[in-house]
Amino acid sequence: MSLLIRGGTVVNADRSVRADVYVEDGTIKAVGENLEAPSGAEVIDAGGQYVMPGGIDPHTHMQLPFMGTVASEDFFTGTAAAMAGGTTMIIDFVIPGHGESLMDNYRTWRGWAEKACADYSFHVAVTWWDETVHKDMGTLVREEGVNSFKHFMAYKNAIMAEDEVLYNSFCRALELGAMVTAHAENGELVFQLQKKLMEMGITGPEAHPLSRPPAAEGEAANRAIRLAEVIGVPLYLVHVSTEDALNEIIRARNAGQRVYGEVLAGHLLVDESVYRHPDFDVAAAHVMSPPFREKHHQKALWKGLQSGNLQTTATDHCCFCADQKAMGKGDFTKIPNGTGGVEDRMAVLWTHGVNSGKLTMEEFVATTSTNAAKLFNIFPRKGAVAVGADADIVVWDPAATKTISAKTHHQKVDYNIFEGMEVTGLPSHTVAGGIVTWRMGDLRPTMGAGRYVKRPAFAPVFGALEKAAALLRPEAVKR
Ligand code: URQ
Ligand code: ZN
Ligand code: ZN
Repeated sequence: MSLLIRGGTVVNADRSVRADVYVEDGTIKAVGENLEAPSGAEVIDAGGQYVMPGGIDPHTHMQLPFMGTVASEDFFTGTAAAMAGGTTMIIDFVIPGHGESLMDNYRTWRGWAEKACADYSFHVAVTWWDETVHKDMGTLVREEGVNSFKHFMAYKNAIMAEDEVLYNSFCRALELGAMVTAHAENGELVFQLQKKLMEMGITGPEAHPLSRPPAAEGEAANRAIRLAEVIGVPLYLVHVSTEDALNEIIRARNAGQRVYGEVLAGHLLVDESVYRHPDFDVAAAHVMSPPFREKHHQKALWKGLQSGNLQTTATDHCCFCADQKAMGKGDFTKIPNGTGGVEDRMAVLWTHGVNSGKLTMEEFVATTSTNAAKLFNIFPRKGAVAVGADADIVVWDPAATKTISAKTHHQKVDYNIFEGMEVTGLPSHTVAGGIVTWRMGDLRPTMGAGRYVKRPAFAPVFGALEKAAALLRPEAVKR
């Protein structure tokens, strides 16, 4: 299969240049001016458009079993919807319950993902600790290409990891050369506030943000950062939603600590007023954690992206339909947490980021694709339009417009948190693994065409503890 993308401007995270792109057998073979295509090659006319690395969404939960139900979007429909929006790879999550085998859960999720139609990888959550977890983390890094381990500091009595688990897992990740990631909310505080609000008779979705104040995120972000600092392991905070957490990241980064932050497209543009919508279904559709925040947090998060203190954008695509959200009627703590967005992330960020002048095109590429590829060690195979890279490419029409709606989106969910938003800038073509899967509104996914992407470990980073301990060795003390 060969494909020539002709007449466009190639935009990578480091620079933009007028160039054609030639693809053969799923790999980019040439990038340059006036490329010729062999007879029989497919040709895309990219005149007046941008040719960018396919989006990487580093945070999705396809068909996640959670809060007594299962997310409505599965690995096939979710990766298809992703490609309709220009995203060509997702990093999803294996989430073992307390006491459950990491390897068994990993195999289960690998089975679910076989139907994916775009490439995928997995962060693995560490929700409990014993010697088998220690061992399985080693197997996952050394044999399965997992280089990131997730920690939920929220969701008490479910998947929450206490500090002891965080400490043990962070040390093990350092040893293995893996990144640790965290959902930073103080789960005990949230649990107590949920109880108090229910006792006060505030049981609707309007209670959700009240039970998860910014301070609950700021405290947990700082705790995760400080643990990582002492242990010396690199830390990636997922769905940073508040100025509180962002300020903790900025402090640590200014001190030279390896801390990275992710922001969701939703947290940049949707605010907490949605929880006061009179219609339960609308308010409940927006229940996700951390919750959508007051507008001043959005301003801070945009500045976090512009300043480089937040490195990636994601969606936390975890869909539940109205009948599932209704499980929490009369008790907001039972509303399954999660919202969609995998199809809209790039158009929303282009419209409100690039068109508004907040982000350059190159910064758009960095924050929707390249930085995630670098942080999770799959660059330049992913995250670049460059010779030798996978042919995951989006041809972007900056003049195309649409109004986002659940009526027309490809996501398998009956609500869209960006409902009614007019966007300018859309993918005219998406190329995944060298195949054109989205062509001017025509989505052609192939079930099972997606591949599992192994992510190599990083060189083990010599931790702060080891440095301090080294100083205590007799020979060091003698000096
Ligand atoms: O917390 C997460 O990231 C998962 C459980 C999705 N749900 C959510 O509300 N963010
Ligand atoms: Zn989370
Ligand atoms: Zn999540």
